[in-house]
Amino acid sequence: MLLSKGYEVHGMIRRASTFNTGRIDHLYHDPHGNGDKVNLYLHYGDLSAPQSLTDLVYNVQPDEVYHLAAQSHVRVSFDMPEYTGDVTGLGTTRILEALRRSGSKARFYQASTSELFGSANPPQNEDTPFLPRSPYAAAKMYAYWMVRNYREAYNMFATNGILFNHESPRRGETFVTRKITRAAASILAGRQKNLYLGNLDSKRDWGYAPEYVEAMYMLMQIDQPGDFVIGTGEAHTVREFLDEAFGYINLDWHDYVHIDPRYFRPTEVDYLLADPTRANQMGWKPRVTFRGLVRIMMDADLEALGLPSPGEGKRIINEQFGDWHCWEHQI
Ligand code: GDR
Repeated sequence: MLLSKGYEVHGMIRRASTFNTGRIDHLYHDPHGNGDKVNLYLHYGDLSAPQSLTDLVYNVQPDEVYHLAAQSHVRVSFDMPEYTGDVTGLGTTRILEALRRSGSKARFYQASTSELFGSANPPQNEDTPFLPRSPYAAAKMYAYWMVRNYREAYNMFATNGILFNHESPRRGETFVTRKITRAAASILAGRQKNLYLGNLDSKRDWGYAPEYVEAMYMLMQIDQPGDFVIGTGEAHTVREFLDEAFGYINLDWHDYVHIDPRYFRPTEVDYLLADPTRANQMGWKPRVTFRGLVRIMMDADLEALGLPSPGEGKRIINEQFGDWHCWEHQI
């Protein structure tokens, strides 16, 4: 989205022995090829290596920093609590420090999360107390308060976007929505027989990620930094997600889904539902509904396997955003 607005974009990338840029390859310009120059630059770095962050701030001199990096898997955070605290919690402080020490005037966006609310009663808004239920949520809560602290102590433009779950065809394959849509397509193709899941009763407020990116951008352009809840105001169970995804291709998920306790969390977050009144008053209102979201993700996963899709998701994208392929190329 920033590229389509004419920004020069610098991203941080972790070194790995395998390719790990699959979700941005379509944007990247081969420096040895011909064609238009794309204003996207990648730099090696790591949230656990402060030097790489100070170097990056010094070399790039950013105007806006969107801090979306984290160990972001809630279940995995129970297996790696210390690592999660280091990367997801302290990593935020390290970027804030790199900005402060360099005297940067950059605006800073922190990817805060509905996981902060944990076991707080729904609906949740900016005034709801935080009751985190995982090492991930506890690390994000520390980061949230560091952002507020840097805002108040050093007068930095530092904003917390408290985003509820946001999904798209680019969602990582181990998060429940994508795990389901990918498996449903794969089952229809005859490539997979079973799908193993954990708790089907938890409720989430799921929205369409490109619209949440618009919200992040909006929060960085307004006059004052702050803490803002972004969500649809509608919650559904994992079970309902299964109904929509498998129902869309006329399959009954009960024939394929099995429960594997390894996907249970030692402490679960049962019910997240946004009260997005404040964001709505600022003019942000999502257009894609729960059903539309599932269909967009299903169409993309069917297409990825070369299967014909019912096309309802494509129709929604074309109607709302102009071009089905925009989720791949621009937003
Ligand atoms: P969440 O997303 O924990 O809400 O955090 P996730 O998709 O992992 O889980 C949603 C709910 O589905 C249940 N569930 C399963 N989850 C996974 N991953 N795999 C399964 O097999 C499965 N079966 C049932 C979970 O128990 C849970 O209740 C996401 C992340 O992107 C965070 O980084 C972000 O902060 C929040 O959303 C907002």
